[in-house]
Amino acid sequence: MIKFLCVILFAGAHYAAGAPNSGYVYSREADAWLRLHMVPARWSDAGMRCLLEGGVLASPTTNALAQVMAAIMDDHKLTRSVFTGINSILVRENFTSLEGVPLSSIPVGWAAGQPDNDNADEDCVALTGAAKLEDVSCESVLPYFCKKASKRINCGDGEHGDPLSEAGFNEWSLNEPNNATGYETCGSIFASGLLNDAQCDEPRAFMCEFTL
Ligand SMILES: [Ca+2]
Ligand SMILES: [Ca+2]
Repeated sequence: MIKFLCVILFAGAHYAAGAPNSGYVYSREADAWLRLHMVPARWSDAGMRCLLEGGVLASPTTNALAQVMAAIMDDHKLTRSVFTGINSILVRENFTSLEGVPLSSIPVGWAAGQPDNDNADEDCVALTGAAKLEDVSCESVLPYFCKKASKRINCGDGEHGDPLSEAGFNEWSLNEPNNATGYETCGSIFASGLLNDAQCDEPRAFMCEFTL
């Protein structure tokens, strides 16, 4: 049985283009996929949107993440701060990221004068363009990043695990599958529309299928 696993590893010195139309870009340094949502939202809505995308409201939990987030903000000429997942909603002044990383382990400092808990209503944390933190109201409306932690986007098994012979299309290109490298255990398709077995760790464009 041959299963098709959509795996993509985009290389890039800084961050690279991601899945077409997904809005996500892959950062090798941060080993994460990031999507900047320029349309601002309240913190809870931002978090929900990221969840719906299969990600999490991003926090600068590493230096690499902080730098990449700031670089993307700069690329988009974003002068406003962005929401992070860091919050103290459950325990006042006990800030943690949505992944549970405590503020003490997050290598990003507060902006000058922060946190000030203005109006005693600042349980959420935003990242400034200078890669500093500021506490803000969760009811603020800010841009934000969603993050997918893995560089592998798994589109699932082609035709949901069915054997290729039952998947509706099993036309191999000439002399394929040939397992040319001895490691060709993933499926790909040539521009001819015919199938090929390919190495899973070779960077390639890919398509995902969604059932609506
Ligand atoms: Ca503040
Ligand atoms: Ca092949």
